[in-house]
Amino acid sequence: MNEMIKEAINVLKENDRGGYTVPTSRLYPFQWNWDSGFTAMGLWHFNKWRAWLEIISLLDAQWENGMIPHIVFRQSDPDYFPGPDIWHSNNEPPTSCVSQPPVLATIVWQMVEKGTPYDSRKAKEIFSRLMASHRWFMESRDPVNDGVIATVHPWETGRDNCPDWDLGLSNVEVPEELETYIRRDTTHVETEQRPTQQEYDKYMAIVHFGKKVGWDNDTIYREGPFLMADPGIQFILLRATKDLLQLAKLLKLEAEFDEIQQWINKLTQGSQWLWNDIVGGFCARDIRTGEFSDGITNASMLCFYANVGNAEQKEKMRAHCERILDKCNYGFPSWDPEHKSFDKIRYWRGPVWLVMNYMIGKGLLECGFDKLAYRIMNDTKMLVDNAGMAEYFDPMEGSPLGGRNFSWTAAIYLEMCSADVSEDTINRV
Ligand code: 9WN
Repeated sequence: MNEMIKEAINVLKENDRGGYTVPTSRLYPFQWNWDSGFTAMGLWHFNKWRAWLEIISLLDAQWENGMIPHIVFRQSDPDYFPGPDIWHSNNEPPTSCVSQPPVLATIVWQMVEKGTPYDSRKAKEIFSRLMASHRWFMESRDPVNDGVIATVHPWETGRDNCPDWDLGLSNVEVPEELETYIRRDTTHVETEQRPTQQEYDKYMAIVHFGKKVGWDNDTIYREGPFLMADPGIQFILLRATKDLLQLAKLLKLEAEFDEIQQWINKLTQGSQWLWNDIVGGFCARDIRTGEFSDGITNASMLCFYANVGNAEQKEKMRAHCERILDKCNYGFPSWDPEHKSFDKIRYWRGPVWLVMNYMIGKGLLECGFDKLAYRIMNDTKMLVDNAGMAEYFDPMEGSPLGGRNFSWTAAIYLEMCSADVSEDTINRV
């Protein structure tokens, strides 16, 4: 067995906290939403039971209104800020109060499609929870019902400091009454690889507002300091909704078909609102002002994953993909390297993230752009083979950035090498 596969399995085992997995120790000591989704996908290759447990423990923290929170705090930990006492979720277990890109239904569908009756049984047990989380997105993040999903905090997008959010953050005022706080992230990772202090102040200002209005989604949508549409959330949700329908069909849950199909139609229609004619691509957009972000990101490239866009739009996106790959040594960067805001080491302003690469590659392949898909997949594998299981990577040097021994990086590596990972591998590591 390839040494890196052993290493990836070790990373997942070491980050196991008994029923859930942390993204990495110290820097992120809790359970994160989309991290756990991808982690389950990796675990599934060598321990199915543990993979399902990862999903079930995440769903254990689902709110009554259907939202799956972005962080679940099962114990307090001074290594991370902001923790449970800052969010004030007022529920058990304590959680953050925004969500994250909804990858879960896609991952569950994949486990069922490749799996056995055991996987179908598990999926049936949690199906209503997946429905509730999709319904929450459709209702609470699109109360005007136009198919455009809003995001109320950059943390919800999972692409925290991407230049996409500079636009929405420029309107966020930091209130004087904001309590002083001490960041913990920069004690674990170099400051230049993390968001700036100014950005953190604005992240905290949005949390402050949410807390003030008791996390009431209607008020947050109407009056909150930040309201943008994210191609990442929009396309991931659309893809996941299509997979949810496949799952409902396989499990013969006829009663759900219509509602899911309506969501698909709505989201497909709403996705067109993200087409920026000037850039010739799908971009983030401020919902209140209609103003577009002007850069192509790794989230823009998820249009293939959602199978969105007419032939002309797809061709333009394909051309962007090729152009951007030609500008880097390792694709796919989180921000266009030809744009003035590109920063090859600062978090979501340039570096390569494996979970995004995985979804982009999958989408390109499904849309028939095999050459580009293989190019991205090869880069992805090479990054890990040369630099290990880092949180993110420099697209020019290929060097490791952020946290190390990272769960979702290990999980994506296992998924990509899945033909070489057998069910009893865990016993041999
Ligand atoms: C805030 C855990 C998470 C990822 C996000 C990534 C980063 C957190 C942070 O880490 O965000 O949620 O404190 O920086 O941006 O995508 O889920 O790996």
